[in-house]
Amino acid sequence: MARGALIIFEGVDRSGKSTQIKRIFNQMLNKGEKVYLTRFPERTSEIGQTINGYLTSSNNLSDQAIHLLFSANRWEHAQSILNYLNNGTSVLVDRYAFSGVAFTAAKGLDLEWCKNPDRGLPKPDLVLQLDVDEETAKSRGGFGEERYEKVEFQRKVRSLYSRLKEEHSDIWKVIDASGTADELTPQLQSFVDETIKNCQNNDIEKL
Ligand code: T5A
Ligand code: NA
Repeated sequence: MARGALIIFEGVDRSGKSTQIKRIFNQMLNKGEKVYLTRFPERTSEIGQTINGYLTSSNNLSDQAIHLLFSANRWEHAQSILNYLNNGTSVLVDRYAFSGVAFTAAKGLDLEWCKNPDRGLPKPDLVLQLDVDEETAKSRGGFGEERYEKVEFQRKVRSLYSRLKEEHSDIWKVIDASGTADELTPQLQSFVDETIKNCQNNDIEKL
């Protein structure tokens, strides 16, 4: 059976990831394609609830501890993602290990240390980085409500994404996401469709 593709949406806060990924998911469902949508942090598990408390500043954890919890939250769902892929269902994910690395390294922690806990997770077939500058992001609804939503911090995150892109140039696409949501969707959909078609010849690798 043809396997599904693992496709990640990444970007600074308020770059429009959730808006776009839901549109793509719904379009694919409407066409009768096998697709599953998830996100990280996945806030419903015990670990996810602790992460949610941290992001909304109701609890405090050391930078290292919260980093490991974000990674653990991915590991607790890794097998189910693999099962979907092997059953021919493509998996769309709103943030993944790249957010984990970029957001913790932006605090000044060692980049290689940040990558270690996610090593071995299923490697994506495609990373779509929705790129907007910090000022554009700030002007969008809801910015500033959670812990990391400060312009200076987001600038660092954006430059770390550039470094990660260099390392993953085989799977990484940067998309200018400063336009309207309607302009963006067809562009993203065509990358998704192309990846689903082409991933068949490749095994699922590990990060
Ligand atoms: N994090 C995450 C870590 O530190 N480590 C990790 O390992 C992981 C996985 C929460 C935080 O956790 C950090 C990163 C984050 O700081 P989250 O739950 O993904 O991560 O964050 P959310 O707050 O839900 O979402 P974002 O802030 O990332 O926003 P999105 O999804 O990029 O943007 P979206 O689609 O919700 O849109 C934001 C606003 O902009 C409008 C929307 O209507 C909305 O009001 N909008 C547009 N406006 C104009 N033009 C467009 N094209 C627009 N598209 C959307
Ligand atoms: Na979001």
